[in-house]
Amino acid sequence: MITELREIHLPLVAPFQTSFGVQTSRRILLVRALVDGTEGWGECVAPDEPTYSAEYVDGAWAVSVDHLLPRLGGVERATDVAGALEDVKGHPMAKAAVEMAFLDAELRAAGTSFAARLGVTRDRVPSGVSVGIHESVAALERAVAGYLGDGYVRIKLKIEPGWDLEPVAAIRRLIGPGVPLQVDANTAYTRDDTEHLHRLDEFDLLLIEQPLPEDDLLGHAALARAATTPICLDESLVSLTSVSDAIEIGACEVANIKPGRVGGYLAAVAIHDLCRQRGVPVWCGGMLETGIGRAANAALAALDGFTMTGDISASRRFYARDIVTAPIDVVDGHVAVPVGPGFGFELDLAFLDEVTTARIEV
Ligand code: NPQ
Ligand code: MG
Repeated sequence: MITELREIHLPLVAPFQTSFGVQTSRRILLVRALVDGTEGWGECVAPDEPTYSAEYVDGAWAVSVDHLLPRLGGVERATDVAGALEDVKGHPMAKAAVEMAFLDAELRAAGTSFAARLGVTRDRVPSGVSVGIHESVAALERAVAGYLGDGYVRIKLKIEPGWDLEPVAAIRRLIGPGVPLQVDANTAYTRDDTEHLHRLDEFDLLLIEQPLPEDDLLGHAALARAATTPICLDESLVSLTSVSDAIEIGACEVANIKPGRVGGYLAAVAIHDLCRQRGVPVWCGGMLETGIGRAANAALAALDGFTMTGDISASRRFYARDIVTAPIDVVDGHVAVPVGPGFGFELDLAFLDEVTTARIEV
């Protein structure tokens, strides 16, 4: 078994601003695993900086080289990867990328798609778009109008203190009462903002995502009791236990599932199963993935419990050119569930080499 780590650099089509910063390009870590002669690829969703969660590209690279890949001796199946890496605390995004490469290789060797392995029957999933903080409400309105023109069936607005009631009101007015709308604060508020956040209730939002810090489950439970807009957790959901506890105390009325944040696609499926059993609706989040992660997310989101529209947008929402030969497209408001072996993408190897900034074999 051979593994390779690569770092690539891709410019974003436009700056993407959230409550924790502005992104204009992305460094992305990829993992390649050669398992019994079959190649598989995984994508690490860790951002450049540790501002969404504790993970970041250089940290993921270091822990992969020094602690994860050396633990893979003897691992032959994707289902054994998480156990082999269990002694290493944290670093779920780095671990998820490694497991992903094994899963892709294993499925390709078997000629099976990830969708078939999951047993999903849907052949497409609805596509939502996450819209960053803009320099003015007018600029935001232009961006949202463009995305509606692209066919996206659900809009998510990034909010922060000072950029919330006014842009949300303007966009609700622009799109009318029929278009599903939700907001994401990426932990930008505090418990003292409770009264203020309740003023979002009048805009008929599907949910408010992660208003409070990652570790403030009780704060989210208190907000959920007081507000009518459902509370959805993202950053707080780091494991099956954290999801189970958050649901139990009433902090998580809706769950955003991101495989990278919970240590991999297999853990994500287990969390989906738990939420389904508890009657909590889930949707698939996004981390500005390339066509690798986007393809995998489209299959995951076809599971029955994913009853809400995810942040699985077209490749061109973020990248002018993707590293896969068939970029993810939005057709009639939906993204197709890949049918090819593994995660179903094919890499554009020449372009991949062009954008590769570092490479190591371990
Ligand atoms: C979220 N994603 O749901 C994240 C946040 C996010 C699509 O809104 C580089 C890599 C920059 C990952 C910025 C969306 C990022 C990133 C924001 C993730 O909270
Ligand atoms: Mg979020």
